Amino acid sequence: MTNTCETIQRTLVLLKPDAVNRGLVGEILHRFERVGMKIVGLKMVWPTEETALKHYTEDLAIRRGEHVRKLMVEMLVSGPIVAIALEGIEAIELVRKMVGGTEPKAAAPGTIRGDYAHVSFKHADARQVGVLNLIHASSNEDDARQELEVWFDASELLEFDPHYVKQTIV
Ligand code: IDP
Ligand code: MG
Repeated sequence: MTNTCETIQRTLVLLKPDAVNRGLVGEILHRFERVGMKIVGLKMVWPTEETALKHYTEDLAIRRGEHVRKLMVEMLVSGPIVAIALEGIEAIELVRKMVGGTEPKAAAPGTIRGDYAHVSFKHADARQVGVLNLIHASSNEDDARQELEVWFDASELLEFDPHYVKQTIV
């Protein structure tokens, strides 16, 4: 990242297969654009198991159990996803705030998970399925750096001044 201002951060968002299936790509992207965050990378991919395992690292198994990691990898390879690199002021924390808590049932209204999903851990556990919560967002600077590398080549992350286009047209 060439941006030297430490309050400007980049973070990774994945719109998981359930978000794509439900046709929520545009609405979710719109929320990030509306607060003024800059899209610096965007692609649709059908993840391989290898990539899914790089994304859901052993850390997830340590925190949530190997079972949850397995379910999340299965979920990620089940269909196309949209990977988004966002840039903005303290973007990592801001995006997590907009995404809401892990369990949609408990996620606050106004957050993406709270507004577009309502599944509970209890319901998912009873059915032995993962909690489908539409979206992933990096938790901290180390994860953001590592996860952006999983989904994007350096050349796919753009550096640009958002005002540049307007200035050259007029
Ligand atoms: P996060 O997505 O809010 O950061 P993590 O703890 O990193 O939450 O978990 C990664 C993903 O694994 C979650 O988004 C959710 O889909 C799933 N998950 C986490 N904990 C559980 C669980 O206890 N049961 C089922 N799925 C879970
Ligand atoms: Mg996480």
